Amino acid sequence: MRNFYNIVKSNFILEGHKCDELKSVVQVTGDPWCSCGGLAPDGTLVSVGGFLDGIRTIRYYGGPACNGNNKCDWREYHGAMNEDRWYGTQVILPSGEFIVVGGRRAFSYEYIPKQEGQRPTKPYFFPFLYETSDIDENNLYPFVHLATDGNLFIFSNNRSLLLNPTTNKIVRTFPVLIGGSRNYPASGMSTILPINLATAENTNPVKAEVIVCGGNAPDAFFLAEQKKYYNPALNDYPIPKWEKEYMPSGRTMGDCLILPNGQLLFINGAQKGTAGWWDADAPNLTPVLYYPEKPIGQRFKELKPSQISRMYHSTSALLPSGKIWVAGSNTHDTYKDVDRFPTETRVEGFSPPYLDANFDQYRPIIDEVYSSKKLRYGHKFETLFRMQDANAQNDLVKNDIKVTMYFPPFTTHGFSMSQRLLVVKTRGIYKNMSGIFNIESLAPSNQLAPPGYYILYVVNRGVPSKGMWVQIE
Ligand SMILES: [Cu+2]
Repeated sequence: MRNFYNIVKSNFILEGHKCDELKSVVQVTGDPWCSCGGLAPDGTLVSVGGFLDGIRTIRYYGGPACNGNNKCDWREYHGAMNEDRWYGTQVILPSGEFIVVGGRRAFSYEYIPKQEGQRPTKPYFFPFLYETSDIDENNLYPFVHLATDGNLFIFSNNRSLLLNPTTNKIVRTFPVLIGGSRNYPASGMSTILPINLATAENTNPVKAEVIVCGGNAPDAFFLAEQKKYYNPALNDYPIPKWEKEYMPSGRTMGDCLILPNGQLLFINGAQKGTAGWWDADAPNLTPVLYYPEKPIGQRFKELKPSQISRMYHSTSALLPSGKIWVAGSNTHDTYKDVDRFPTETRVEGFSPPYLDANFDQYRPIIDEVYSSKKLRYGHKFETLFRMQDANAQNDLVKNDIKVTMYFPPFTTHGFSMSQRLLVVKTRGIYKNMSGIFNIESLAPSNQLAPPGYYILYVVNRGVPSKGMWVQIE
């Protein structure tokens, strides 16, 4: 398969409004500070926990319950969780329920039933979280990924295991990842790599790889908090069997987003210090692109830096357009407009290299009207598209085209909860008389793709179309 690996142009553009100019007609009453969340299968945003009066809250926003009413408010159920969930991780399961793992001094996990307002029946004691909590904790916001066999990969501080969410048994444990601490407040990054169902050699279960990178020394938060010494962030990069590779720069509190074409983007964060108030220095302004399919040593590419520091409490999101929405950063306990690192209210749009106009001629355009938008497990679905440039479509071959599906994550504190990208299995591509292509794909199982809304992209040799929302159930 050919790819545009030599493309380099990328750009930050300041968007036209500031966060604090956005007026909201809705409000949250229980404190959602450092909570977690996810998008439920019906499109409702479900967010759990936070601080003080919100620490055991389950809150719901939007979805069918609003029935098209755009003034529909948050629906909060205080005290619904059995244990405090401050810095917990929430991830969607094949059943469409969420699991919520950990939180400060909460060494347990709970399942959130699908029915709004129903509370989890009980907490499941999880000693692993107790065992991986050190002097600085370094195990909050644990990295949780739904593996391809339906088990949960859970990474906390420097250890990881596979948990069966049906039997609640630990299936296996993995070697310690030496070199430092990876979870909050050391705040490294992690994602499950794109799940490739398109290639023939896939077996059951489908191969899964997880990356964990960045973070800091186990005592880095203590040094930052007590001595205001900002220890350099980690820049090694391990994958299962914990192969190591070096990132071009150290990064703590960064985001690791999967892009529509299967590349990864490391963005935001700091090169020194940890999460916490006034606990970091040396913002990492340079986004880094990562090519998982290239050989070790050739996988990283540094992109054009931003001018704006994005450290503690910054965030980012992949948009259907393929652009990256970048916002936030507040390194203090209150808003401070005058400071070395002021409270950041500006929003940026970052264009990864694949949005370069030079590639528009190769860019597929999805025909949303005639493409399948409701997907059913194990059934085929059709995506219609054309090429922007009629000449480009003449030499189009099937192997150049990938159909990818992105589950929109809940990104906070450097972790994108429930993030996954599937490269789906395609069965054929046909061109009709008017030059429209029809690509037939197979909807994956719910273990591979939990139910809900995905952004679907058609990707031509690394150049993605604009995304289209689809729903799988
Ligand atoms: Cu926080």
